[in-house]
Amino acid sequence: MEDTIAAIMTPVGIGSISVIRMSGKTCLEIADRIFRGHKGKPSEYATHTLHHGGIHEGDLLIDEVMLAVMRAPHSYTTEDVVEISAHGGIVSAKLILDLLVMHGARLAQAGEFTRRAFLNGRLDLTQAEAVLDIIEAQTEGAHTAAVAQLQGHLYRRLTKLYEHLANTLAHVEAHIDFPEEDIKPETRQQLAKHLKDASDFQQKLLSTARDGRVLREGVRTIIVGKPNVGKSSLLNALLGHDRAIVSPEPGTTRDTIEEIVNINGLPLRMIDTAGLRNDASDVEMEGIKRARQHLQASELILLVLDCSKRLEEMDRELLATCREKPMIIVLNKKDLRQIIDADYLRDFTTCSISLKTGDGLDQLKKLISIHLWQGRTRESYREIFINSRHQEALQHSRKALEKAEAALRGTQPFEMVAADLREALNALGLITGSTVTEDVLDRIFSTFCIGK
Ligand SMILES: Nc1nc2c(ncn2[C@@H]2O[C@H](COP(=O)(O)OP(=O)(O)OP(=O)(O)O)[C@@H](O)[C@H]2O)c(=O)[nH]1
Ligand SMILES: [Mg+2]
Repeated sequence: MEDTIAAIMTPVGIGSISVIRMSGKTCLEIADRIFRGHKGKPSEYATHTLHHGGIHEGDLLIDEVMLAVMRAPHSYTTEDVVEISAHGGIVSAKLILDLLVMHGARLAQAGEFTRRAFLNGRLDLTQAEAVLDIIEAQTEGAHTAAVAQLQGHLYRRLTKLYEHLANTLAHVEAHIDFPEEDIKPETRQQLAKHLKDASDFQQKLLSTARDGRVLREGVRTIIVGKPNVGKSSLLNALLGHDRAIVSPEPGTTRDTIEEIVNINGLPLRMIDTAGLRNDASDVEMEGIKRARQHLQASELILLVLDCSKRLEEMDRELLATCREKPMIIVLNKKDLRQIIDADYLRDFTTCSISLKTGDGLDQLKKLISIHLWQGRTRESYREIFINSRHQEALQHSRKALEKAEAALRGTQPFEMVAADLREALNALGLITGSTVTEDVLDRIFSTFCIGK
């Protein structure tokens, strides 16, 4: 990489420090021109050392800072890197960045530091994506998965798979010049078996896609029920703070309210809705319409019932509408006398709680997490959760593999098998980045923040 890039790494706004990062061949030279420390200059400092001093524009002191030097190749980008920790706020960092540019640095694009780390071979593409996943993680569960990906869990498995297939391809290619009748049927069967194993393994990876999406994006969850049953109280209780207005008046919530709720480490995109009833005002009716729309798109329904009342027509209608979907029935107000028709609810998953006393809330959280995880992710793959980009490439690769396997089990010539195998390998390479193109990189790194 020829030029030196610079950016502010910390969010813009008021905070105690701002950090400006610079990476590239000339960054120590640029630092020499603007930094005055107690002894020596940045280009003489040992790698991985931190220095107190001032950033100067000529004789003017811009800010008092700490300057860190990380020399190639042991840095985030593998290039020479200088990081300047200045005072927070919006002015210091901006002035320092301007100064770096004045002395020859170029403003970094979104994700450009990480892109360099990838291009210089320090990270593969799945690890680069993991950096973004860590930053964007909303819960511990999502964070743990992202850290595992950054550690290379997915990368190592893909590399092994790639090598396995590349070896098989070499075998196939070695047979291409043989006359067909000289190839033993056992050879074909053996090679086909290799491909079957690889495709089974791909299937295992693919089975983690749904959980990967859950961790990255959250489960679309809706809270529905009649007015006044405690829907907004439920959202607030799960959030841990008062977000939605709660009042004894039916019809309090009129619009939908969406928040990310952390349930035992899992993110849920939870929507509180207007209570459903048929005799509402116009505004409330609009809210009810929205609630019904969200109901269609949700992946988990929390249907709230007031267990101090008998079931009404609307409750039965809702139970009937939602019965095919993943649903937990929240029987709220258990602190009051319970007269709800329990028999009618026998076939549903229910949880009795009181949002007034908090009784039963932990059981509800447990029930939600069991509901979301159970029986899908095998323990040995818990550290792998592929994203939709990986999923697409894996599906492509698996299809090509299956074609190659069928060709081997049949009588097709080895040239055709080899072509399918090459396609499978190419699709795999897209995931780790070994066969990736510029525009794919552009697409991935443009979603990063500036300074990362
Ligand atoms: N006794 C008792 N009262 C509760 C409980 N949970 C909620 N409430 C009360 O029930 C009333 C309605 O609660 P909300 O959370 O506003 O109900 P909602 O379903 O959001 O109502 P709408 O927005 O009008 O549809 C409030 O007065 C709450 O204090 C509970 O467990 N026990
Ligand atoms: Mg409400």
